[in-house]
Amino acid sequence: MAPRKLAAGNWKMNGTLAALDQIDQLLADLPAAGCDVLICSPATLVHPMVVRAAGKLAVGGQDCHAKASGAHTGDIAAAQLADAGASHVILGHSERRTDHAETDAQVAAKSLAAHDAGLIAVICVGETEAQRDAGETLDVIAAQLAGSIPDGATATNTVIAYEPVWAIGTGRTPTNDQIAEVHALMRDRLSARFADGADMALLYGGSVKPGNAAEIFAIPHVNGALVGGASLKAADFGPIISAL
Ligand code: G2H
Repeated sequence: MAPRKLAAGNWKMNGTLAALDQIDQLLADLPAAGCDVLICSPATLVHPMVVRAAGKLAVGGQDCHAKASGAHTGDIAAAQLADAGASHVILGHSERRTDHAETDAQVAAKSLAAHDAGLIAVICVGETEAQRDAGETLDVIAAQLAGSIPDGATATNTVIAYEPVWAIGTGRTPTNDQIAEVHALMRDRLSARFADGADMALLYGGSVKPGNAAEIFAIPHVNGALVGGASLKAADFGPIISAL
């Protein structure tokens, strides 16, 4: 089995019910999809988006708690996302690692909770600009992969997203060679650790837009994208999906 291609949107903390009009537009414009399409919405929009998408695209959350339930005010359990109709959840995004001091171990525990609830974990890794400038990128990515992915991950329940922190929302993207180098490392490490690691989908994320998507998708071991700002408008996300 080859890795499945996935165009994933990350709406971050954007959107109210009115934004679901973008789903209507996206579905109207969507070509016969040559890839899976996913939008990870704010928790408030997961169920309404599932209803609006009517099975034509997948919907995910953006975080979940490591515990199945309990006294954790403001958090959301993986099973609650699944109950709302989500199929995926983003975990370990750099904005969570920075804003909430999430560690690799916590990301692994959350990923395990996601798997237990039947969700596909979209686990994010990425180096800071200082780490890249110090020549530490490959070591950082290898350590994040080792620490953030739980045993039991498979190509069916796990997707990995490489998102260089310095490329997120900045309009800056790595060179094709820089993306290729990291994706090759990820493929090697995943293949060495997991029986079906060669089939795990690897996404690139960080300032993906209609104008650079096709070039990024042509890079070896890039099986799709995790798209932030450009996923908010169907007019931008549609062409990215078509490029994959
Ligand atoms: C990286 C990405 C989506 P953007 O965070 O996860 O966001 O495409 O806005 O850089």
